[in-house]
Amino acid sequence: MLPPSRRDFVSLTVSESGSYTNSKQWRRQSCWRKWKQLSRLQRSLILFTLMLLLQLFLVFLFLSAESRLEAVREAFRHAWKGYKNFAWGHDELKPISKSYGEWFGLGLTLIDALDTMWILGLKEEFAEARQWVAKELSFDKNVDVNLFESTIRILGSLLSTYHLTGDSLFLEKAKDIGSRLMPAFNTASKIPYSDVNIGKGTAHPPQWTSDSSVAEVTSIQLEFRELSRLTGDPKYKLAVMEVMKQVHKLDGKQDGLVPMFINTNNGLFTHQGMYTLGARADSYYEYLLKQWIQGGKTEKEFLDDYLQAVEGVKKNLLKKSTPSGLAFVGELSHGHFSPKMDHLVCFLPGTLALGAHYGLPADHMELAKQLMETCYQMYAQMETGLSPEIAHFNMHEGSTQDVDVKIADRHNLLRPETVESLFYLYRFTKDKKYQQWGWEILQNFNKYTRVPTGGYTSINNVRDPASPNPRDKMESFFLGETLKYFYLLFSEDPNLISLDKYVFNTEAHPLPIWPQSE
Ligand code: DMJ
Repeated sequence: MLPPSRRDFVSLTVSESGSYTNSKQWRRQSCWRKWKQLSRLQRSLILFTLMLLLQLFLVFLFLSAESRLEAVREAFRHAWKGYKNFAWGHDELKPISKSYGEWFGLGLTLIDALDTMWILGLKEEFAEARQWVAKELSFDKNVDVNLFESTIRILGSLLSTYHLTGDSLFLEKAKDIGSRLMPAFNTASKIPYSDVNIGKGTAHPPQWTSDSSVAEVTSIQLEFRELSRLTGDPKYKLAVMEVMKQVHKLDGKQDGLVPMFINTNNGLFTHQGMYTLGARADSYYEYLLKQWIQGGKTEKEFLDDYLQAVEGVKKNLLKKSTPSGLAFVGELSHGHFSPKMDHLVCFLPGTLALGAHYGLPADHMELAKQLMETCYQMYAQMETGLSPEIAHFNMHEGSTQDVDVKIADRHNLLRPETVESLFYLYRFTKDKKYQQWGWEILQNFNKYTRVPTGGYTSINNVRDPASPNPRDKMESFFLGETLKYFYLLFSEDPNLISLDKYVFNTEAHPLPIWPQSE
């Protein structure tokens, strides 16, 4: 008898009808014939085994998703343990020295983490944090806070937690901090100052300048617009929309790209000629798209500015590295291109994917996928598997590695942007590789930044696995954003913060998309 493989080969022959029958068709017919020759019992047994295998496979998928979700919950509990033991009620944990750092003196980490705990289902931790908010949190304090940071972290989290829980405590606190931030808008130009004293009701620019950063004044809109909607008081929305109206009309943009600073006296851009998607400009672009989404896609100026900016990025800032041809977004300084890309820019793949989900051109999604790969490589090509704060991409022929990192840029602050984008890309494509990349990153955070006594720390050197050199600081956004996005990335439930119902602020706090009727 011929071995089966040879019989398959010989089967490419002329059929009775005179037409050719290929081996695949032959195999199919032969299987079917064999199947019909089986007894009813044999057939049932085979079907039963196949069903069992399918179920086992589904259980395996469920368990592996569940174990990743549990790994994120475990990481959160570990971070929380450090915060609770050594920094309770203070702004940031210093996990190595087992102490805390104060920035605004408002329990920043605790507030930033509220909705993360809710989403992760950490009820006990949430309950003790709520208790602190109810009993201890007071904004009646003689402290200077940064308008942008306190809006995105404190106001954003309180509004989001109110929406998720329906607990009016959080709305009351949101109203309190929101109204205390309003003096920042009392400037000649209506472009807000960077700093506000929330106890005294006074505001001022930083000591060395009368400029505010463009990202800061244009990334507080989602929160203040939502506060107006909830309170019925238009003053919050009017103040932030005035900023957008002015920035929309300003001279000094290049193909929709904005400079990094704006003057609070005359309302004009300063330091013109410098364009980046990184620090001081990043979330301007993010909030153009997200305000358009929040408002039910009716405010066309946001969309126009966003679309123009994406074209501006493609024309002026998008290049490919050598040797691997990674697409990256560099910077422009007075016409001179620099292949420098901040980790902060890694919000962009997620934002582009979100826009494509809302019907913007399909090539936005293509670009999102390419940049996602680059942001992943910023982790994968480092010795610790963790990204540096800033990467420089090689563009000259003959270079053997795509990414260079300057000594001063080797730190990692536990930032969220890449994980954030992985979450969007996975939600929209269901391509498992994005979950796998996120899983690798989580493991490397555990390997190099986890402090045994509780908490995670920023590190100084992502290129030295033997000595990553801890900085002794856990930023509030690690709990507010990074761990939340990990959880959402590993979740298979598209309704867990549906992207058709919520829009995330730039600190990962989900706010509702307004119903069309509003
Ligand atoms: C966060 O506070 C926000 O994501 C902001 O938009 C950028 N910087 C940090 C995280 O990196």
